[in-house]
Amino acid sequence: MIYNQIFESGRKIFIVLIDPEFHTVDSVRKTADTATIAGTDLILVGGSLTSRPVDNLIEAIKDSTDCPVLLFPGNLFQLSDKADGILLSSMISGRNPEYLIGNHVLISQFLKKSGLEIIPTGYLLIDGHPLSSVEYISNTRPIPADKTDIIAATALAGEQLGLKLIYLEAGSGAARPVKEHAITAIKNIVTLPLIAGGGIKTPADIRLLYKSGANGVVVGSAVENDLRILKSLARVKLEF
Ligand code: 1GP
Repeated sequence: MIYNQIFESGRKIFIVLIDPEFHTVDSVRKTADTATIAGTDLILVGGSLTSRPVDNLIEAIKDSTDCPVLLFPGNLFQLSDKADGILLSSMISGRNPEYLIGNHVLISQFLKKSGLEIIPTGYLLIDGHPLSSVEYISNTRPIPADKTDIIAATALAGEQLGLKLIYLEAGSGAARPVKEHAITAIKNIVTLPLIAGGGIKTPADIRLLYKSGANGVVVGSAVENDLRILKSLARVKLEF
């Protein structure tokens, strides 16, 4: 099980997010291959906009890597039974019923038949400035970054509801990645594994998040922009 092997391993985790919108079969192979060589633990596939089938991209990724591949769908078009599993996210920072439960009802039968490993995930959008695609598309408000008490209480509610993973999201391209004190506050009261993403560009960003208690970091745009930085980002985990 990916959940046990990756998220409960106690190791620091480096995750690459591949947005199908920016890829062809060839480019996705190259990214998956480079990510594997760099020491990536997990590949997520998803984005805010893509509205075409992702089967062929996921097959290409699976051909090029032994890393587990999880769907992280931004919408219902991005489902595929070719992946290993899915981060089944409920957007518990928001109050839009479609992102809390509505879409989950629509895909539940598909997921049951697919055999995908389901990782129930509490997805918290934190204000990372400027307005993010996920905020706009999901039509939800992010939690203000300095409202540590609300962030921690939201994550705790997610744990009490039985979710298995906390994902702190500042939004793709965020000017301000998730703050350390938000992670520390959550880790003080919640025992679930926690990953953080949005605006992470440098080894220093990653080091800070790991130090604060994040189990994993998710990097998307920085890798899309320049595959060569993958190695330096992925190896920060070796310091812990
Ligand atoms: C994953 O949305 C992020 O949580 C991806 O953000 O594109 O800024 O890495 P970046």
